[in-house]
Amino acid sequence: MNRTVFIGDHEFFPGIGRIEYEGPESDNPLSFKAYDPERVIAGKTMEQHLRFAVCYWHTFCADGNDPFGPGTRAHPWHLGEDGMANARAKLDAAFEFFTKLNVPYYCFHDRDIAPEGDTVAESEANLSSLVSLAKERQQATGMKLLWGTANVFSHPRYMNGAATNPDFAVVAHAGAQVKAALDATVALGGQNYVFWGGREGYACLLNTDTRMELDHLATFLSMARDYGRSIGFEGTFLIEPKPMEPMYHQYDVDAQTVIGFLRHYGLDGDFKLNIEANHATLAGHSSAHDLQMAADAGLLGSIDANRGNAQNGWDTDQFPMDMYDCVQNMLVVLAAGGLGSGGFNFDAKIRRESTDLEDLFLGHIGGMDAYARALIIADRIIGDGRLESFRASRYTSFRQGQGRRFAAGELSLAELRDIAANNPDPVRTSGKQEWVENLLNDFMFS
Ligand code: XLS
Ligand code: NI
Ligand code: NI
Repeated sequence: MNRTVFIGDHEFFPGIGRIEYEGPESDNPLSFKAYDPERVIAGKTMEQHLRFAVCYWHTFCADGNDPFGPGTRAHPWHLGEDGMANARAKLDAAFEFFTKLNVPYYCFHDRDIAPEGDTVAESEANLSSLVSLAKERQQATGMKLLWGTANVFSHPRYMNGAATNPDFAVVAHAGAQVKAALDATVALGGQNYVFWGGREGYACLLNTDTRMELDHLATFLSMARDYGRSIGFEGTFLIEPKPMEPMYHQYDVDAQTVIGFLRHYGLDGDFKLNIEANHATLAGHSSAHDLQMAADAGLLGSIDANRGNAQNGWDTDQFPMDMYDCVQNMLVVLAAGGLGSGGFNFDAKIRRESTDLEDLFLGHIGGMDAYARALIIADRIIGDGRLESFRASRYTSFRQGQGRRFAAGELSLAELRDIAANNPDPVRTSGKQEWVENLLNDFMFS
């Protein structure tokens, strides 16, 4: 792959070269200890398994501001008041970062890469100008777009929702934005297109017609699907569940809710799920749970790799560093046969108190090493086979006799009653949770 180390005429991350695999013995913080892109695990390279992506919004747009105070990091790509000049500098900084980090993919919202204009037409022109530049940068570096999306939640016009807004004029604006974002995604060869329903939900049930809003959401998604296919988008449409924040209640609560919605409206042939770890935990699940639900439905599309803070209920979007979670997530992904056209997108931000530009690299290096280690460990657990064979053994009674007939739907409730009445009380069989958890730790630390 032809990759130059920095783009344009200015170096935004001076003193940082290409991040290389140096192995576990290295004491260089700007190196990979575990992520070795060429290393083959279970027939594929680490790069092919993990398909890492950097997200534009947290990495190049967010500056550390929070509801209590302004940003703490100055962006050298913020040149002044000219929004388009800033956007071009940011693009150069982004491609320098991607190339130095040696990730194959990136993701963006329309408004991350180009500023909104005063009119729909001006916004479209801004976006398409930056898309042309991004296309040149992709060709020069070999970078690829994992997914594109539209930010239809930040602008005040979307305060009551985008596709689910009670005002049709706002729905039309959301349509204009999604159309342009689909055009951009196709122009850049994006492999997926994401819908995160930021304000698709409600704040108060008393003033909301939820049934109408959900119908509108499905209509809108169908239109987007039809338009995408008509302009040659062959990738996967992805819905990213989240239960709350910014809305009190968001319609795409969790994986099972979205699966039910997609099936109800006949959208499950084109749409899959993008599971974000911190969103699953906000919904009261583990991230492995939501991944498993998506995988069981054949709808596991992609991952927003991050983690929350167990001590609070916010979407803190921290880099994924908790190996216990990463390993359990990888077990689900490997058992599902991988992510297909999806990947591991770091929807993660460095902390407000992390003010060095270098910290952007350190966060990603840590996340990439965490999932590389998780891949190695999960592959060893699967290769060992004890976990899977124990799990399968718990269901032996459904592979024979009456249990088999039950599983095939051949028994009636009355027959179940007779089987229970005519047989001795069931023997208690241990679920052996302590043993399976011990096994996981044995593999993690041996
Ligand atoms: C916010 C979401 C968002 C999506 C893309 O909570 O995670 O960043 O990934 O719109
Ligand atoms: Ni998040
Ligand atoms: Ni996300």
